[in-house]
Amino acid sequence: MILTFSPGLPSVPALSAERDADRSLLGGTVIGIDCQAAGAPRCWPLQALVAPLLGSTLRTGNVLYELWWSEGDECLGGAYQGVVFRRTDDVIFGVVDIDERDCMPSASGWPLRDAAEAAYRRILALLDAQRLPFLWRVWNYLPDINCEGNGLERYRQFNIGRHEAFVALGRAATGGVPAACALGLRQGSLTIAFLGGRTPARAIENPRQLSAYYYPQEYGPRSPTFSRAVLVELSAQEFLFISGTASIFGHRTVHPGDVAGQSLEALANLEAVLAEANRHCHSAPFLPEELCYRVYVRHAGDFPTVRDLLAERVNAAADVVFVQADICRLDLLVEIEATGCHRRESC
Ligand code: 3EB
Repeated sequence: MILTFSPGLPSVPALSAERDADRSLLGGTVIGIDCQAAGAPRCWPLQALVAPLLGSTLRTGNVLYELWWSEGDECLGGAYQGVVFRRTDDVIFGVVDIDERDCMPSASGWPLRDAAEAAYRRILALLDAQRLPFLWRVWNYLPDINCEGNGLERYRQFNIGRHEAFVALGRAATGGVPAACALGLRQGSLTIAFLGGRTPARAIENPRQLSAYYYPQEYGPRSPTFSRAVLVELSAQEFLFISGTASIFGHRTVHPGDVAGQSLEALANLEAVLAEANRHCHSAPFLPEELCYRVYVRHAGDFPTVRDLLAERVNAAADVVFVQADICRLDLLVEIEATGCHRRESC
């Protein structure tokens, strides 16, 4: 099969059971402040990110779709304990939304922690049951990410639940973990989308940064469970997923209060991850200008600065979607993630 990724679609092609499009669609994400209506319940996995798109020139309700398709391999769907998914023989994409109010009363005192653990337990159990056990890339969003609840910042609560689920399902929580991002949105519940499959991904770390799963306790009782990037080989393709990348050197935030400094530091980290990935990749080296980017900006007013720096340093033509969102440390102002895809010559 060929897995294709279409970022930045202004609408979803009308899908019907008879259409090829329907059989080949795995799922995706819709982004925009008006996307809740657009993302009304469907029988296929669509993660709705109710967040402002920055600098968007689109009309049509100002929402963007990013969709995953399979060419030459039919998709089948289902739902498992609230996880909506579609799969081919080799790949699975799914979405789970959990309202933390449904996790009350909470044994831990942190309903969000319990919601995160429940979500990840279901995802990992589903992957095992479908015999597509490898989790490649996860997109995590939660409300009030930097707020404190019952004595602990909510992002840190989330990290405990995520970590506990990996351990409970017998998975490694350090090394071999998926690429990811974790952002705060003003609206919506905890929502997690994931992509995984039959073959393991190769995890990539950043020599400029301490691996997140080894962050010291000062960032919370349990470390974040993600790799800086992963490479995924399919029969005829190679994918690169670069996790949310921020202005962190070692384990410390650098350039607090300086959005230009943070953008450049994030780009330096991205370049370092890219170089590391290219040492391990099996196709041609991935180039910065060929990647698709999603950039999260905490303060909408910083958007022009971030946009101009990215255009200057990467390439004005690169595919970039800017979203206003809260980054998981209060002192971080910007986070950049990227995805690349190569056809493999040898196949
Ligand atoms: C960092 O490097 C910034 O918790 O899944 C980036 C990517 C970040 C993923 C996650 C968090 C996550 O620590 C934050």
